[in-house]
Amino acid sequence: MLEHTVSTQPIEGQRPGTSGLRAKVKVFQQPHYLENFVQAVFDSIGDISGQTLVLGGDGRFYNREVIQIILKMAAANGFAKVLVGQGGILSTPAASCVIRKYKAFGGLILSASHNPAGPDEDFGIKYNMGNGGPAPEQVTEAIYARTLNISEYKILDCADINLDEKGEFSMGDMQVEVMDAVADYAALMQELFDFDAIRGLFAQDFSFVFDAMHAVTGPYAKVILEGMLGAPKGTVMNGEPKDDFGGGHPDPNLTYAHELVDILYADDAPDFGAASDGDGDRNMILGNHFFVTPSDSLAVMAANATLVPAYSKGIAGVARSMPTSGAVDRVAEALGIDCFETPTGWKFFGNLMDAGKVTLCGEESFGTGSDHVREKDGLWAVLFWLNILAVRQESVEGILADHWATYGRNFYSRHDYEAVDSAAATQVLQNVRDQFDSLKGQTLAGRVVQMCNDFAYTDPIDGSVSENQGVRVLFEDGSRIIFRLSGTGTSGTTIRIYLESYEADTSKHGLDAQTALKDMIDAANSISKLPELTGRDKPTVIT
Ligand code: VG1
Ligand code: CO
Repeated sequence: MLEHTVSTQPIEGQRPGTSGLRAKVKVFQQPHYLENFVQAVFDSIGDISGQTLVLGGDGRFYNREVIQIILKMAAANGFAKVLVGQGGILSTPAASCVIRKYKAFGGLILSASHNPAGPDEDFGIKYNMGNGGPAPEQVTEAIYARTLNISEYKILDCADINLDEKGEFSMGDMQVEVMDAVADYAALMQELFDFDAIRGLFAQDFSFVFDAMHAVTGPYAKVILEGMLGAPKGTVMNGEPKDDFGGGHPDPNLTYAHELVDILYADDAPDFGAASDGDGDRNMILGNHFFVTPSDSLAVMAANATLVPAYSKGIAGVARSMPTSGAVDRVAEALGIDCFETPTGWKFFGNLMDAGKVTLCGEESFGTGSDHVREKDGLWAVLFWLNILAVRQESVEGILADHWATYGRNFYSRHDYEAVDSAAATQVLQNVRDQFDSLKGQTLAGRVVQMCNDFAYTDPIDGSVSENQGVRVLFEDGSRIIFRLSGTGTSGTTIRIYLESYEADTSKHGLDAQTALKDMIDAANSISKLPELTGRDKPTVIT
């Protein structure tokens, strides 16, 4: 068994985005591309000798090959042990759970989340810290800096490990444990939720469909929902993970999860529907002919948290990403707890959770989670809702109507324009920025503009500052229009426009969000000149 030191040269473009480094598989397959990045991680995270690393991915195309390369590099770089999910699989929340449970030094998660998979599609990799959470910006920037001056990487020349067989194996001086990918995560879920109550719900006249979208949550959902909780076989649809996600786009929203949406909007629709994304950290919640926005889902969870055993004593605080609607802020105010507003990306929640300041966190992009791990967690959110439904014995729609009657409704929508020319996208944001002063005090969409700015965040725990996190037009009545460029795409640029308007009047709560937000949408187009600059007359995806 030979340890090699291979000479290499820096490769441009390896700066991690909102959630790790993402690129086309073909890019990752270029000589040294993956190895450079992995070595840059190992060089940037401290003394790794004798430590344990967690390794797994969402099972997309190239996952298995990458696992073998990283194992050999981990061995050559002095790790004592790697915990790897059977078949090379670990959902993002399961990886976070395993890192925490076994007190690993950190973990490498192979995923491009909901981005399509296959030889011509996307791959991704991200590093998570010992707390189980995504590396903060200081660390991802250090990794990036290292990729710019790297000159060699270390790798062992040895046989591959059989990833399909559970057990302990050696690779040089390093131990590799191929572990059950589901068991530790399932045990954690059982600790948090009232499984008896949920089992009781399934024994009633209650129907439920979960769409795993051919991605990583299939095995988790089958074990937990159909196995431990006794949901009927077939509750989990598209439950076999495929390396191309069945050719689909495993993003649980109204556009890409249309198969599930059609079921929930059919005449004989079930009571409850849910879906998760490629790596298992996102969730979509549906009722019979009813869609729960992720922002509302977070607010409902916060308001009902004490119905769930793990949170029965109350929650310490909540946090939401800046573009997420203010629905949860109203719940926090009523509960007398803090509500933090962070930039987009789960990495900004970690410090707040570690400091015990927040229990529940969420993003408008179908991400919700709690301090049980340090990632957003799709199945956790589904179990949270099942627990609420089991206790309250009301429909999803009924729970939302009641919530809005109590707190008012934050009408909310996100409009995405995908694969836009990058110069045009930058100009769209710049057009708004250029009007920051002139817009103030003006009436737009029937509302007075209170202020405009580029969102900046100072982490309350470590004082680190993150600037340029979204262009904001804030109105006196609390309405908001926000423009941001995506940090997860791999082709062209994606513009996201976030629209929010608050309505206290219960008689208007039944309105469709696009109708309620029509004036705001028109205002967003006119101040940014988006239609003229991009040539688009409608968004690619509306959520
Ligand atoms: C998107 C979402 C963001 C989320 C990120 C990673 O980022 O907006 O809220 O945290 O994806 O989610 P961006 O930069 O494209 O807007 V996942 O499920 O891809 O790990
Ligand atoms: Co994801």
